[in-house]
Amino acid sequence: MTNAVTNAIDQARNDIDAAEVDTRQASILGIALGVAFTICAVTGLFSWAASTNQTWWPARPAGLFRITQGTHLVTGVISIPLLLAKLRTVAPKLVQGPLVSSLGHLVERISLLPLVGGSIFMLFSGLTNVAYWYPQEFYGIDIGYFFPAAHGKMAIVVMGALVAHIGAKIWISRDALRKDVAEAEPKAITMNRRRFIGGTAATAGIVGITTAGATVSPLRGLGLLSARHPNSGPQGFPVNRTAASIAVESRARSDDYRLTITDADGVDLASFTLADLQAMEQSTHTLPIACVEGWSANEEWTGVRLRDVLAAAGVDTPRQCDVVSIQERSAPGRRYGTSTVSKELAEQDDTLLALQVNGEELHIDHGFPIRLIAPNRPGVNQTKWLERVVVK
Ligand SMILES: Nc1nc2c(c(=O)[nH]1)N[C@H]1C(S)=C(S)[C@@H](COP(=O)(O)O)O[C@H]1N2
Ligand SMILES: [Mo]
Repeated sequence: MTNAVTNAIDQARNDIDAAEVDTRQASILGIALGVAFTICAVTGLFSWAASTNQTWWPARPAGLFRITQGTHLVTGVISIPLLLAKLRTVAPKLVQGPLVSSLGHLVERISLLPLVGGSIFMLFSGLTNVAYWYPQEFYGIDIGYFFPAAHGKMAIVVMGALVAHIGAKIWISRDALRKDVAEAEPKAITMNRRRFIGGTAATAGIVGITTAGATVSPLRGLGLLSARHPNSGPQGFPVNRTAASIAVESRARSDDYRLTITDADGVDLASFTLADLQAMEQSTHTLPIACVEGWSANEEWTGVRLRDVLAAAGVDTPRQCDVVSIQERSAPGRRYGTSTVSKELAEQDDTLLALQVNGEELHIDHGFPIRLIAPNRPGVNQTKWLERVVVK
């Protein structure tokens, strides 16, 4: 038994030693991966800017984030088969000796650690975020894992390593991709490569389309890989955190419920009952909930403009504010209970304290009595169960 295993390992090692790396194949996959990673990095940067209210992230077009975040997910997911194919292609070289043959070789080998290890981390952490899996502990040790920070910082490392890697490989790839080189090689190699690249492209295409189903309406039937189907849930769209899970319902439905506007020092400027808000001028806008996980759904929201509520509280020109959920009292410390509305967003016609969705009173899981809805804003900042607006 042990002998059979040792033999198999020896055989595999010999096969690997004998194998030549197909540099042309490695280059083609490298280009595909480089393009996918770059698009993923740029859209990821947008995702960070939008969710942290960077002033350069615009309020319009209203549906932009929906597209950039969908693109982020799709390019990330298709990078998984591309990366596996690339690693499979260069594997013989990774295990071939000598471990280090020159200074340049040493630098190249060291740069592979952040590139390969970092890439695997990026794709894995992205996927587990979609699946809501956040390892807080690793074998009993608190690792303080916070997805956005870990994913964002590692992205910088990976993109740096990628630039270095491209710098090291660009001329080799250019030679390998030359037409006369390809024409001179044996037909069998060309055919093998076509099959491998074709299979990889098909796999990438399938995972890409099934992921896009979470956000592109005509592909919805194909959204097999999406964690949440965009048409499922109360009032026809998904819920990420229910009212029951953080015990907000009794406060949300209480007769004492008020929406309070305070200044930055916490001094009350005004307080409104739900009836007060219902009596104010209502407006209706179609805006998406676009979750960072890639699903998104356009809905028709009705409510009062944030800037009108500010004006009613004596704040005549819209200002940056924090909107605070009942959640902060019922389940303190849980994320997404507060979000910041930039001055630009506070000025918009369609930045609403929404009371209704699709003509119905908000379902408790969608934020009854009031939720914030604003254009070009990630779902995580469309805060539900509002009870306080703090004007900065
Ligand atoms: N108070 C509060 N608001 C919240 C959340 C939350 O956990 N608590 N989740 C956010 C996230 S991540 C998303 S994607 C949207 C989802 O809105 P929905 O449940 O109405 O579809 O609500 C956002 N608003
Ligand atoms: Mo979300």
